[in-house]
Amino acid sequence: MDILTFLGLLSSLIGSGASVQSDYLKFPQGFSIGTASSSYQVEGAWNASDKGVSVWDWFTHEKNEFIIDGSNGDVACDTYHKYKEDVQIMKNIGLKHYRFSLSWTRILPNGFPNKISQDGLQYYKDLIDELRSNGIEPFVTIYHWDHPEFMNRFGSWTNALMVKWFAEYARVVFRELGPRVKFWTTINEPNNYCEQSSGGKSQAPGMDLAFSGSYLCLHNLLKAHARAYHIYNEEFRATQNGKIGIVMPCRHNFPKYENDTEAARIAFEFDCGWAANPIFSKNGDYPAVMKQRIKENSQLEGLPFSRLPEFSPYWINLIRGSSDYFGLNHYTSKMVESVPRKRGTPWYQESGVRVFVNESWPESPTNWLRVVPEGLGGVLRDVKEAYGNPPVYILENGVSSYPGVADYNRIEFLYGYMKSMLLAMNRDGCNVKVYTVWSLLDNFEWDRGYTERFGLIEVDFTHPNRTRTPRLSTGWLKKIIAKGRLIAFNNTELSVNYRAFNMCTGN
Ligand code: PNW
Repeated sequence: MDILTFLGLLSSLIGSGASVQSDYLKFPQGFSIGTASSSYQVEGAWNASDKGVSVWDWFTHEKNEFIIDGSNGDVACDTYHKYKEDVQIMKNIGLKHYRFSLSWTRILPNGFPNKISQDGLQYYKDLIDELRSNGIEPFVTIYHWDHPEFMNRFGSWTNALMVKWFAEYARVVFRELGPRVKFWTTINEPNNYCEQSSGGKSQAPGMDLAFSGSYLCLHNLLKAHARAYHIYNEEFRATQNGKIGIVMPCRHNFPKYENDTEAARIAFEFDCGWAANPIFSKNGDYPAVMKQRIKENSQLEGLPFSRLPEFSPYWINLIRGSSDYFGLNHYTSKMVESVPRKRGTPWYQESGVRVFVNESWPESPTNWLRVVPEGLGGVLRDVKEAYGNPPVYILENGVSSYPGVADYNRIEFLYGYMKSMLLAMNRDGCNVKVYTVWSLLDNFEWDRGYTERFGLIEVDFTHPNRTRTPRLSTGWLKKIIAKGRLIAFNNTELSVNYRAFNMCTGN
């Protein structure tokens, strides 16, 4: 081949490569990009009207040594009063949906339906109507970790009574808000939540129960989810015609040794599969490897039962298939390696797999969040393979930024993760319908208080108005939503957009 033919061939290869590549970066028709928040993290108005005390009100007031800056959500972003301003900000960016959660005790001050707060309900009706009339679809999460405080004294989610209590709360919200809502999520991140609240102490109520605390908590959360799903199916779906599901925090696992795919598979089962397998797998129930390894460890401890509770066939059937979509929250990935087990010794960390970070992955201002864009594509392919390619709604993805509004690290993060998602969709056939940035606003980041800033919009927590200032990323996001395709960012162009954006919002 002469040099000219070679160069011709090369340029046509690059040319066709580039056009295929750029097609990969298109968002399909109907794809929705939105943002998310949760009630305790943004609402404030902790004792407005007849609102009851939630576990987070109690935890931040009575145990604030667990909160890094000793702060609380009493006022937070004050979205209880400022939701109209926030809706205008979302509309200006062009966001298509807003995921928020309901505060259980704002709607049911006693936790039970024997007292329903009309003011509480009205707040959510007004918020939903404001979103809808501005063309933004509400995605409503029923429970994002802030249950009534007194339920703690009954053991919180380790008590099976919570299943019924949650189901009754869900029935009220379907009845009262369902005519206005098309997308429901029952529970946010059962596995993370149980590990931190029952198994650990970084989330309220901080029970720190080793032994079996997280397993019991998740067992009851899955039952509660399934009960709510079936209530919706049987009593409301025919007239309200919405979709209902659950959201899982799943990471991707990269094997340290390329051929150790078994380590990656087992790590996936112990992380994502623990809550997802009972709902999304063909046979339901916990992953077989979890059941087997926890049982063996329990036997070695001399226990006559497994620390992982068992589902009866009744519950296996009720839980299996109880979600219309796979809700995914994804932030980061891990490296994994199998730890050899000697006969007669327990499986290392129950799973037999060591999980760690790759020190070459870039850090972010949040210590658990290393930036690994290819992990999002990885976990989407994991979910496709494990559960037969269900429709996936990404309901949280994002990163914290450094103080100020020049959030280049957020733009770079979102660009990389969205690109990885689009390749998984457009090249590998993953069925993703929805992408949601965590978060719209800087907010109360649980045990990290106000020290970490996940907002597209900066909030001044020292000012009584909780002044909102859009960050640079909003200009970039606005542009990609308008174009319907992912575009790389360019600093100069961005600052121009950013000024134009602020002129529109009057900031
Ligand atoms: C999310 N991980 O949880 C929560 O749903 C949000 O309420 C919270 O504000 C957000 O994280 C940011 O902190 C996760 O380790 C926490 O992969 C950690 C992980 C995933 C989700």
